[in-house]
Amino acid sequence: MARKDWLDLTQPERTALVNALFKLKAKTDSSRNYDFFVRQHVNFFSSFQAHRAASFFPWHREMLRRFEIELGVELPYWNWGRDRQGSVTTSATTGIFARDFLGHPDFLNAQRWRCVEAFDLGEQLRRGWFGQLPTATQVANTMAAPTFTQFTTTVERAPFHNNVHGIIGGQDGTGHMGDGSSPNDPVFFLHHCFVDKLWSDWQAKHPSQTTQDGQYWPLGRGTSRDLGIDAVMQPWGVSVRSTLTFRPY
Ligand SMILES: [Cu+2]
Repeated sequence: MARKDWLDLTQPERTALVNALFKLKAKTDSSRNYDFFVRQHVNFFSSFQAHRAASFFPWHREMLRRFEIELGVELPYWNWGRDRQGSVTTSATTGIFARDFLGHPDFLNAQRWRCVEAFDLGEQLRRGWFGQLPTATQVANTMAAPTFTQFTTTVERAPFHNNVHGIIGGQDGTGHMGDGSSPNDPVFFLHHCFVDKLWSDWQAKHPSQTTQDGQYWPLGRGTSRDLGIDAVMQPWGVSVRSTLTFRPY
């Protein structure tokens, strides 16, 4: 089992993913359905665990792992250095927002796909496209970053993670991906899956780094800002350390 680039999915695998998303969305068990994950992201958005901290990667890695279990199919990733189809029009036939994939019209049907926790943005999923996706060259350069600090600055902030959220958030900032409730848009999970793969690849490339600026920083008890390696991440209830070796790529 290895997570794949969504471009390499077979047609049945694509269909299976879309169907699994709608099934998880329709599930009524509020502790295990799609909206559960949106709510956790909103609840922990501003904490020092999920964003703007070293535990950004571990926190989201565990989120993806739990989500994938509930989804019942393997998550693919969106390599935005490769799939650069810049279109969110409802007639798109290629790119990640193709009609037979994440551009399926029912994702824009608020009856079938009602967004939650997105007060100003409303219940109908909104997307835009503003700006330029990171390039494959930028990805390759980042993989060569010698320290975790350099790596994480590029990947969590600009031009990778934050920028892609903003691009799909749209020029006027009214796309759900630009908000703390970004998991309302299923592209969130494919985007984060790629961010996680980058971390995984970087970990594999720097196996000998055992100093404090290694695979996870800080390795010790942590600081007022960053969780230590043995700290337990909420709401998942698992340690940072437990996530470091889960790398299904
Ligand atoms: Cu996030």
